[in-house]
Amino acid sequence: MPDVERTLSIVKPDAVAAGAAGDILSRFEKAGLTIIALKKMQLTQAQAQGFYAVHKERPFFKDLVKFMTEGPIVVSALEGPDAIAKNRELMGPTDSTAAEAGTIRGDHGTDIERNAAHGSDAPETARIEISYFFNATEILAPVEALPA
Ligand code: FUP
Repeated sequence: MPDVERTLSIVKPDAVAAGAAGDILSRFEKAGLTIIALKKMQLTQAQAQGFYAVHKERPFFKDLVKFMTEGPIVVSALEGPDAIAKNRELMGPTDSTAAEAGTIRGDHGTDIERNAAHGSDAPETARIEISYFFNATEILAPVEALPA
């Protein structure tokens, strides 16, 4: 039995501006992932810097922060069997030019920076990333998961 996991998804500003947020969320649901939290927001510079803090020494950091703040994003927490790997499989590789048609980045991304979507890469980062955007009362877990 695969582990039931949670992961953080971001529909990035390029894909939201192109009207692709609905298509991308629908791919998650069709793949068996449940949207347990959802919001549309525009990141401030400080919020984008904080989210990508692990990359702060990288040469692309400044441009990445500029891109992530240029317009609204749609952020969700997804739950389901193997949610982390499933989301990354649906997205395709980081570099959109290497992503196959039929993947989110292949269909909606442009290059390595403007790549339409983010997905957590491991259970610990998923936990940190979900709590970066959602507090406990904003996460609707299935009723059967609640204590009696
Ligand atoms: P991913 O796990 O696919 O989101 O990719 P990374 O954590 O390696 O990179 C995070 C983000 O940095 C990517 F989504 C896009 C951006 N990036 C660049 O803009 N240029 C690069 O050379 C590498 C990453």
